[in-house]
Amino acid sequence: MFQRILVANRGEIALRVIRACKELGIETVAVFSEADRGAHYLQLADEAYCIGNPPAGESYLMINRIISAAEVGNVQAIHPGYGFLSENAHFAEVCRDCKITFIGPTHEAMQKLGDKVSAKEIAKAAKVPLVPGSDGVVTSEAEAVAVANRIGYPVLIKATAGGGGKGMRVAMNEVSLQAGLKGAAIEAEKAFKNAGVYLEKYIERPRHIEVQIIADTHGNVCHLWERDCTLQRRHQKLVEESPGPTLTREVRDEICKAAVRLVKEAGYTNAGTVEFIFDQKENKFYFIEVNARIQVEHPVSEMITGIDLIKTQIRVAAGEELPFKQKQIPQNGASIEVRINAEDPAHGFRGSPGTITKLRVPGGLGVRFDSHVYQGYTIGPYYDSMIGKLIVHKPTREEALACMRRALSEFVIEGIQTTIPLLKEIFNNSAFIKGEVDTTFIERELLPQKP
Ligand code: MV4
Repeated sequence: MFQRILVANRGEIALRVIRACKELGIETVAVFSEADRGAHYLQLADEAYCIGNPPAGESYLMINRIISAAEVGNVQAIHPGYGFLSENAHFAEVCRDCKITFIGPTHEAMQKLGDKVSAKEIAKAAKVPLVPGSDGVVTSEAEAVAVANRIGYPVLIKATAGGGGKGMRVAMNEVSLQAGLKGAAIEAEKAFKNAGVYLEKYIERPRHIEVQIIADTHGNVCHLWERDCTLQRRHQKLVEESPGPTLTREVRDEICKAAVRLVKEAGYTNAGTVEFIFDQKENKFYFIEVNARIQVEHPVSEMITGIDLIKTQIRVAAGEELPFKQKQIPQNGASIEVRINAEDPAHGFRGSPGTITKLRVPGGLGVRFDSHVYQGYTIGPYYDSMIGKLIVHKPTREEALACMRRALSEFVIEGIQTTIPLLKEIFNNSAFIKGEVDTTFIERELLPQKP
C-alpha cells in the first residue's frame, strides 16, 4: 500500500480523497492555486504546495507543476479527482514515466475510451447495444446524408473527441444536417483539435442511466449498480439517484452486465462509469460513452452498496485484488444526491461568487453533506460553481424523497445565491416524484423561460 498520495484537485473532491487516505493511514500532499490559499482541505492534508495562479490553466491543469509537487512531496501515487487532469491520458502517461502511480485507468485504456468512435467499436465487440448510426467517423456530406436516410431523422451529430454533450447538434432534415456537419466539425476542431464527427439516431426524451464499475489489475470487474441522472440542465446534472426508479429487474441486470462486458473488453482498470441512454418508449438502452474517472455522483452508489469507492480505487491502484465479489454487492434501499451550486436562478444560473455569511447544514439519519465550504468561506469566480452535494439514503425511494425535502428545508445559506430553491421545486414536482421525467424535463417544464 502507498505511504503517501498527492491529491491533484481542490474543493469537495480533494477533501473526500484526503478523508479516505486518513482512514487508510496514508499521508496526503495537497496542491492549491493562489485562489485556494487557506482552504480547509489544505489543513487536513499533511503537506500542501502552491502550484500557481487562480486560473486552472495556470495551476490545476499544469502537469509539470503537479509532477514537481509530487517529486518534492515524495509521493508514490496521484489521485486526480474529477475534472481538471482526471481524464487526460497524457498526464496518466507522464505519471507512469515518472514512476508515480496514477489512481485511475492506464493511459492506453483512457485513450481508447476517450475517443468516442473507438469506444463504440469496443462496445460493439462486447455485444453492448449501440444507437443506430454511422460506422465510425463520417468522411463526406454524401455519406452523412446516406446514413441519415438509412436510420431516419432526427439525427444527432457528435464529435469523436467530445463527450459530456459538448459539441452535439440535432439535425431534423437534410438541410440542417448539412449545416450541422460543417458547424460541428469546426467547433470540434477548435475545442478538441480533432474535427472528426459521427452520426447517431437522436433518441427523443430519453433517460440517462449510468453504471458504476470498479476493476482491479487481476481481471476482476464488478458493477455497483446503476444511477439515474436524467435530471440535468445544460449537461449539468442536478439530481442523481440509485436505483433507477423506472428500470425493471431484467433491464437492470442486462445494463449492469453490459457495462461489465465493455469494461473487460477495454482492459479497463480502477473506477469508471459506463453511460447509457434509455429509450422509455422502447424499453431499450444504448451505450453512449465511458467516463474514465470517479464521478461527482459516486456517493449514491456508495450509500446503497456500503462500499467506499475512493478507498477501493486506492487499493486496486496499489495492486490489491477487489475485496468483494459481485454477489456480495447489495443494492440496499434508495439514495438520492442533489448538487448545490452557487448560482443565481434569477440571472440565467450565472455563477454567484461571494462570501457565505450564514450556513446551517441539515443532518439526521441518512443525511450526508460532502462539501468544502463553511460559514465565512468565500467562493471565487475561477472554478466550478458546485459548493456541495447533499445525499440521502433511506429504505425506499418514497422515504428518500421525504428526507431530501426535509433536509433541503433545513438548509440555510446566506450571502450567495444557490440552486436550493430549484431543487425544492423539483422535489415537490409530481412528475419527478412519479419518475415520469426525461433529460429535457427541467428546461421544458420547470424553466421554460429563455435565460
Ligand atoms: C444522446 C441523446 C439522444 N440520442 N445520443 C448527452 C451527454 C452525452 N454524454 C450524450 N448525451 C446524449 N446523447 C443520442 N443518440 C441524448 C443525450 C443527452 C442530452 C441531449 C441533449 C440535451 C440534453 C441531454 C441530456 C442528457 C443526455
